[in-house]
Amino acid sequence: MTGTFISLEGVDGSGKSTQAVMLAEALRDRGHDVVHVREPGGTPLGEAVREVVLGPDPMSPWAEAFLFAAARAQLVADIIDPALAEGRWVVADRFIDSSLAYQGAARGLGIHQVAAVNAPGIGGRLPDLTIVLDIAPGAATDRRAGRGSVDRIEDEGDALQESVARGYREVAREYPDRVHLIPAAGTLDEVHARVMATVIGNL
Ligand code: Z5A
Repeated sequence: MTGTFISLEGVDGSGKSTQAVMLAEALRDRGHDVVHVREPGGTPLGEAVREVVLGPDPMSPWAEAFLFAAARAQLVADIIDPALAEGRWVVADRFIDSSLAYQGAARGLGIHQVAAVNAPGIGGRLPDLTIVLDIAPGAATDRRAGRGSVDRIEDEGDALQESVARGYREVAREYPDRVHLIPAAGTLDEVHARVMATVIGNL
């Protein structure tokens, strides 16, 4: 028995963490056994990597890409693969497409090069469905306003977020069967309805 793997993606402030929680709850209401994870994190190693990679110390784009890939490899080995093997559903708040959009596209390392670096660690594991919450970076900035802490990557400002938003569109064009862009504008319930329609229509 193999479970189902869904990832939620988007720029910081797109609302994907909120929608990941709502999706996991909706799937549980339908009787599914759901594991909810976030990246980077979800394992002791992943949380330690999170501290380093989002901390204040500057790092090269490739160092950043390898750190995210290391955290992801551990999450797949410890949590995602075992859950799917038990027939559970996995809802991930970010997965490989974050690396493709942020490091591959926005940092200029190349989507295919970053995918290749990640490939051994995830052992071919990809989401069955990836939903990207597409939002104008200005609107995402408004949603983030008033939130306390800012991490090193978020601190780089709107220019990076705009490159990331373009990167996600490029990723969606590159993997059209798996990656679906949906508008993130509207109320929480309106966006949730789009997420559910995408899940029901594609799985
Ligand atoms: N990163 C990377 O570069 N490469 C990788 O491979 C990976 C990650 C895995 C992780 O930061 C950082 O690491 C991130 C990408 C990079 N950096 N940046 N920039 P994180 O995990 O700390 O945070 P995040 O994932 O970027 O975002 P977040 O804080 O979880 O925000 P969000 O998921 O985009 O949005 P939210 O928390 O659901 O909502 C934000 C606010 O908007 C909140 O107050 C909500 O109540 C509100 N909201 C949400 N939806 C709506 C609607 N529909 N209307 C109005 N208000 C809303």
